[in-house]
Amino acid sequence: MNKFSPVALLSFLLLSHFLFGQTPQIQRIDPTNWWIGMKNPALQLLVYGQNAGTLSYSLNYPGVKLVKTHKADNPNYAFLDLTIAPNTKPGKLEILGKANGQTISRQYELLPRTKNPKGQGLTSADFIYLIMPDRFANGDESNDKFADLRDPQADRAIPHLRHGGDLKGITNHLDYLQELGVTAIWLTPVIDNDEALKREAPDRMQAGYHGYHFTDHYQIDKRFGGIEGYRQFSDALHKRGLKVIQDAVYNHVSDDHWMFREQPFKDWFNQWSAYTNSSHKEQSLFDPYAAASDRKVLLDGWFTPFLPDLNQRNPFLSRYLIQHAIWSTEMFSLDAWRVDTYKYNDLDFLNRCNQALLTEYPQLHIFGEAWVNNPVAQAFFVKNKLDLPFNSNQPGGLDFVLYDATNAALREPNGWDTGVNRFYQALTTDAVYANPQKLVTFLENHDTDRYFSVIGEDLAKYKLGVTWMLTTRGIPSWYYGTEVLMKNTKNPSDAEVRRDFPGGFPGDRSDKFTAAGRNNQENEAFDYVKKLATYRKATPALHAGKLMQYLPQNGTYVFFRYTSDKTVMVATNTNDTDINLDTSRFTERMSGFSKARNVLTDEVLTDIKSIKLPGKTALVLELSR
Ligand SMILES: [Ca+2]
Ligand SMILES: [Ca+2]
Repeated sequence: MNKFSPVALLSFLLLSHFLFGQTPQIQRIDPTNWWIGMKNPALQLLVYGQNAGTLSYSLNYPGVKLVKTHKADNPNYAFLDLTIAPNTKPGKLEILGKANGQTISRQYELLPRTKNPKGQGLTSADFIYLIMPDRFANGDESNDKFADLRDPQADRAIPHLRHGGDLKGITNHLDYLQELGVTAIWLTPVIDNDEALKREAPDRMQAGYHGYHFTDHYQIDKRFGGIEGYRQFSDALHKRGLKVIQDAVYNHVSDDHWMFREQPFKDWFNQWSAYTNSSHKEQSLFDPYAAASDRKVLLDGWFTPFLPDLNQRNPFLSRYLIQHAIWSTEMFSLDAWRVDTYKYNDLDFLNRCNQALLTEYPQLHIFGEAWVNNPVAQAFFVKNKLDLPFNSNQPGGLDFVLYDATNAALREPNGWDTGVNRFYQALTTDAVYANPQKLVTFLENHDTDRYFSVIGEDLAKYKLGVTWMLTTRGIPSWYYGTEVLMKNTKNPSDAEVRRDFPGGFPGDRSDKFTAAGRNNQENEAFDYVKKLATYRKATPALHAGKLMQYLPQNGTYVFFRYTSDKTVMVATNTNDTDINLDTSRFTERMSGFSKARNVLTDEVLTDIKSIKLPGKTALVLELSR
């Protein structure tokens, strides 16, 4: 299906001829602007318009050279290779296109680079907060819906439609996020999703409220605040010392994307003679016994029938996606990228894209979503120490291995290799990663069941898992609402785990952004996270120190984070019953220490030879002499 059809193209051309005549046009140029002083002097412009590919191009601007013009399969596209010398002055250059004695001109702006903080990257000192903007807070009711969009609706009563949340709504609650200890905000995509409702299930039509269905890379959805709103959002975060993380989707676009409706090349998308879904099975990429056909189905199969799979082996598409990533980083002063559906992309493309970003922004962090179930698979998609046929250059990745282990540790009864042993064992395989501290850990996200529901709405277990995540290695990320015990499973759909944050929307009956609006249990959860995240941020031993863990015994699990001047002990008891923990087994890390301060209660323990560990409890103890 959706094959680029010569008959369709011919009909389009005949219709166009009838409507517009043959006068070529330049309707748009992507990237929509560029900057002088980038490390890479090369820039490739996509020029689109009626017969834009038939024009003969030239430009005259000191420092800028038009090196080559490429034609596409579709006559409405041209690709111009430019070089921009380092000493070029900012300004508007004129791109001229000539045909049949006529000249069309179009201005193209080269801006000076901004001095805003950007490309700051993430470290294990950070605490990421993931927000789905449509579902967090509505700061501007005038942008909830627009009659000129393909989906003109917004209705909070219907889980699968847009609800009206926006960037202004998030900006209004930055005090709340900073009180919690957040240092970086990751939004699900804010790029234009101007698409019709899609059939996500036989009985359900769904809006692109989550943002993953791009329809124009160079527009920010006006329901979230548009380009200017996103720039203001980024500025507001940076003024407070918060970092900005954008969500990239390189693998696919919506079938309402303007370039799917009019494809530049026959191979812009991966085409199949009959619809072929991706297998979602990444094993074929690293399996030494894999069949090439299995790799092809994973990589080139479509994510869904309405998400056409981009062919990143087309060099023009590859450039288009990479330049868009750089444009976004510069335009919106981004500090890090989360990359959606990482495992479905052409591997060489991913490395080229990561490298291009890191060349311009060496500190930038990139962490992809490769939903896998074992350490070798996870290591394959990041910098690793394995001898594999392909070496990824991705600095970090989302830690699905530890996510699975955490859930299992809290759900399973304790056994030889079950219960808390799962968490311990996951960390024992860290030798495969070049730097496990760069992995991004999480208890839940927008694609999983809510953490509080997974653990049976047990507040004691909640604190155990939170403690592990905020005290072990890696960069912790947090899904909006976990701190106020938002719950639900994905039954009957994803929308159940993407409910509106209570208090974010006009007319909400409760306001969980305030202590007064939260019930006792919610305040207990919020205060616990806040206390631990705040301590963690201020304590290098806890986020950057070495990690030493001991074999779990009888449902207890003890580990240490330490530097030369500070040692923090994390002692956890996953049993229902209290125990007295004999600490003689931990002399290697405890010798010389005689006291401890419980950092969550500020209680001082004067005898640490034996520590009372109540059932289902985690103690975070700062040791002293
Ligand atoms: Ca709104
Ligand atoms: Ca793909």
